[in-house]
Amino acid sequence: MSNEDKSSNNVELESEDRRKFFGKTALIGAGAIAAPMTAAMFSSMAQAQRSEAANSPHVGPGDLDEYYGFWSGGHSGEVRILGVPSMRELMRIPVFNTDSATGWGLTEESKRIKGESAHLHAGDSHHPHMSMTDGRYNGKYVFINDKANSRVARIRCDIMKCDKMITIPNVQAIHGLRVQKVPYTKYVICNGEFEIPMNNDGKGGMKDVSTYRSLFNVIDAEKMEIAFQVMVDGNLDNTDADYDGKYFASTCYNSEMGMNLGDMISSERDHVVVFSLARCEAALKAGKFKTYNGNNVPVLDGTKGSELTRYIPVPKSPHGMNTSPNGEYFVANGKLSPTVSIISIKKLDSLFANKIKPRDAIVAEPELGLGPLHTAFDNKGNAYTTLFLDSQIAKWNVQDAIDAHNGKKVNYIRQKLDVHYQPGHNHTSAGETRDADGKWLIALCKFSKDRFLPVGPLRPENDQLIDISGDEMKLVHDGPTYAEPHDCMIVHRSKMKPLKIWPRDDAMFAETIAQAKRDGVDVYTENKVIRDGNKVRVYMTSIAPTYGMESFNVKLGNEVTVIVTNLDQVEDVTHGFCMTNHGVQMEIGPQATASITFTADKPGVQWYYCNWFCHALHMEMRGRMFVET
Ligand code: CUK
Ligand code: CUA
Repeated sequence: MSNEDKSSNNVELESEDRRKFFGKTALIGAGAIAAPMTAAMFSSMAQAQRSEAANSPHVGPGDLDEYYGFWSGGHSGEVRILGVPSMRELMRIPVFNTDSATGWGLTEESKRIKGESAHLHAGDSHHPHMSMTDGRYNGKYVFINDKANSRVARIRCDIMKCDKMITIPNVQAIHGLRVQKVPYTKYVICNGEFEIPMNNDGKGGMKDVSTYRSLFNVIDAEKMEIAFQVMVDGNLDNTDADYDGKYFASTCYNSEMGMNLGDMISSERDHVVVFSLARCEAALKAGKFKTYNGNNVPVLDGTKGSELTRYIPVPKSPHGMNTSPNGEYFVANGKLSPTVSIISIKKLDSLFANKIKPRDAIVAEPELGLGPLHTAFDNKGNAYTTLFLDSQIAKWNVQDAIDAHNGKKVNYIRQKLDVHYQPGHNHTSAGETRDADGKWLIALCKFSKDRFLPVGPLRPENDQLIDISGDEMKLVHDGPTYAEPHDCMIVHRSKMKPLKIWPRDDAMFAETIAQAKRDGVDVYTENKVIRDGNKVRVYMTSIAPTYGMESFNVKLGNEVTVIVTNLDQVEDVTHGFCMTNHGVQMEIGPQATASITFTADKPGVQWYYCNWFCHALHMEMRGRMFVET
């Protein structure tokens, strides 16, 4: 192993080579400080170092991670990109929140994308999941739910920005979200969690719980429009799809339709709802749907007895729903039951044909520990289930659990690992795809307690990295995170092809360019002020370290839109535009156009400046707006 391998700095340099390199440097360092060592000591140490380095979390300065991790930002409303295994935060993608660095939620472009919810500045993101082709991540989109405002957003992975956002009608609180895995992500599926009257128009019967329903939502992933909704009995929590393109399954924790805690958890069993995609599409085509609340979104009837769904009773207030990467099982996590319920996907055809009873689809219900919430999988037939109350990850073997259920004397529990503390989701590298590789597990712990320096009454959560490549799980890293990232997903870097500079005709600012054309302005060559009644549109270019316009004039009270086009073609040279004292800030990436609107409500000289450090003369990159009274 020579230094050449390192200096080549090739993204696709096999991680194996990088690991060997680190193994060797670590060894040399250890050898240098440990003075007299026998050859035997040295060799056994070398062996230990090598096996340790087989799945090392260490990524040295300048070296690249093997995986992209997409993290939800929880009730910060954003999505984050972490490198795995280094757990370094690489980027934040503002989605449902407002972000002063990029101007997300402030710029015209982001407001257009947010559409009817542009006035909302808060969100609660839980479940980021990537689009797939044939059960494998395809690097195209990441979808994310907003529980707080019943929205679903899409992130384009070439630019790592949100490019679509929709509010789901007829429901409150979009919670579980996944994608169709096979043959490709035609649909994004998500659950409406809170039951509401149908119609929810405040007219009579608001307190009559029998009119309350939850809906399963099927979204066209490319158009980002609702394809159809399915009305169910009970509420819905988490969801997942199979590897055949036939079935979706969702957990229900409140089959009682209780309106308070005691009533919600009174039953020993709730259920999993299985949806037949083919039957739903056929019903839609045949026009067998209703509409509600004055909109025209088709709502199919999937309540008990419907041909579109089957209800499988499971214990008790189940939460997570996870499909095994071999495509065989849906696993429902018991939450208030120490068990998970393993549903055989192969048996679902018989269930829908009424050849077996719902409970016959369950092939095992292994007892794992207290508070099972979510399950992840490796590529060796093992599952990893978070035990919220026990603060542990239970590693168990799926086939052994099924054999034990059938009476064989076998211990399906492989190991229980303490985590710190109270884990919600966990996620394995590529573990929700056919590419599950059994290398890494992330446990997203809800509490960090004593694991970090205290930072006041509010503490970070703790996302722990666990090496699962060997027989035993090994905890290798503590990662403090902010505002409860419920869930994450881990994709191999070979699947990702992010752009380095913006395409000039990118859809993100196509409407801005169209307006410029209507104004007779070429944003790539011209700096121009367009006066349109009380509205003023200021078009300016930027090349480090200057704006194309040193100053412009407006009248007090004008509604001013500043449109900046960044002509720099250099990777990473992003400019900003900030109008001091006006709450106006935005990012303009290389070759991008961005715009922001404000009222010129302060007379006199108002300086604008570039707030993204771009050049040695970045401080000088500024100009004046003259506001005349
Ligand atoms: S939910 Cu948070 S721990 Cu929103 Cu996926 Cu389970
Ligand atoms: Cu342009 Cu700083």
